[in-house]
Amino acid sequence: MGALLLAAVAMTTTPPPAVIPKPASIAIGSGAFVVRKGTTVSVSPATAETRRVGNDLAALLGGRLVAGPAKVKLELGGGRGVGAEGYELTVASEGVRLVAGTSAGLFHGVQTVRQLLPVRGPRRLPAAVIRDRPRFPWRGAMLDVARHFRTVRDVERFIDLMALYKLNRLHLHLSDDQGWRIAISKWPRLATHGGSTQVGGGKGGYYTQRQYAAIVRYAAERYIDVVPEIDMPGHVHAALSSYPELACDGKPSALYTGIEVGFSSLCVAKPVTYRFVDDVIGELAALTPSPWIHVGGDEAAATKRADYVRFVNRIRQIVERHGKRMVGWEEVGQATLDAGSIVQHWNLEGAKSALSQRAVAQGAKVIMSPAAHAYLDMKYDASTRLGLQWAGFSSVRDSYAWDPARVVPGLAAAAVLGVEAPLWSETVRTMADAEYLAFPRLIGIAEIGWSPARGRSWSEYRLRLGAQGPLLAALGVNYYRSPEVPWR
Ligand code: TNX
Repeated sequence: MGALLLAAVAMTTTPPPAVIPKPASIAIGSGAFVVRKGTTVSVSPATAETRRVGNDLAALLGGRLVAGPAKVKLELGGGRGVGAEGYELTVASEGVRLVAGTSAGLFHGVQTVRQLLPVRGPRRLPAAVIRDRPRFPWRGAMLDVARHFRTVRDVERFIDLMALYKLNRLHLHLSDDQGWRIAISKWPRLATHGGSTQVGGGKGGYYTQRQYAAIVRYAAERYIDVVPEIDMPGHVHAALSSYPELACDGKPSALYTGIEVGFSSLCVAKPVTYRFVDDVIGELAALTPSPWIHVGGDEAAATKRADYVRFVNRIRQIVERHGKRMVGWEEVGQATLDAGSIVQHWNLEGAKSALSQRAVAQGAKVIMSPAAHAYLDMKYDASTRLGLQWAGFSSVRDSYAWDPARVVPGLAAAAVLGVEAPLWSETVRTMADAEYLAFPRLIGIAEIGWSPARGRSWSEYRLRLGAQGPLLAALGVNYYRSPEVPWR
């Protein structure tokens, strides 16, 4: 009796593996798989993609990919009910089996293995059966490379960290008043002039088309789609300074390095504006394999409302003519949308919520980025040096304890595609600063996007988050050691 009771106590106190996002289901077994040097890994069928994922796993385990029988098996084509991105992972003392319907699923399963593997101490994986799949198809992060530019290497490192938490969309905010960051061959001054500075007057920068394509490829190898944004009709000062004919007054202007918003506008009445938009969207669409082009549309305070609506209606058609779906900030809900359109909800004020509702009534879908919860550039608390606070402070708990399907009252849950955390960069000069704001809050956003709503709780999540400390430290991430979290 006493022994039985003890066993029961031991079972209930064994904490579940500290994986984030929390898997849809975990059954804990007994024992562990001991990872030895040279552990064999196999993939079936062997394709370029499964081999790449298998090699990742082999590298992680200090093992090697083999053609014959192996201790660790990756299999494509199985895993019933795990969808396009899920996986089934079975760890037993004799071996490990990872099954998925797609190589994206295998890749996500490898991320789980990565988190199960202790950073320090004996290299063993706890016996378990994990069946996992995401709640939402859209699980994103946004980098604002316009206010402060980031190098290709910076973006790639950010992509690596996103992949570790199963995020699958990288939204790049490529243009704003302070800078234009992508080379457009038909309008070269956008990059060479418009990209030549940034907030505070630094030297800025831009991606050549080849560099942008390299980012897209790097992301795709980690099952992340790049969603490029050219913000219009406002937030365009860098473009107007490069090509004054795009402004209604046609007057030359110097570049802008401050942080005000809402003062610039493309000239909606001029035909050249639509040639410009068509060229830019056309080149971007050709470089971007994912089906989306983000057109911004936020805070167009210098554009009259009727002009704004007319403009968005036209650019949606331009985007669609180039074979893409239009994504815009919630303000585009004022225009005519269709079932292919997506709005990104960012403002929880009543009137703005109505814009997302208006979009959904027209058949559009919604990505949830409510500023008070999802904006990585809000200060954690009064003591945070970096960041803004117009949407209030956003603690680690604030960024975790919300549900994308419930945050806008009256919005049909089926219209919600998922979640995205924007990292606006007015105050964010270095990548170390970016990491400080993004981590750990982005990890919570990743869990909200992936894990079932049922069973999520802050009190349990904070323990798992604390357990990520050693891995984040080992990766050299400059994460914020929030006092809300029991870091290990
Ligand atoms: C609002 S949110 C903006 C950005 C700023 C951000 C700062 C949105 C669509 N527009 O232009 O960078 O606030 O938090």
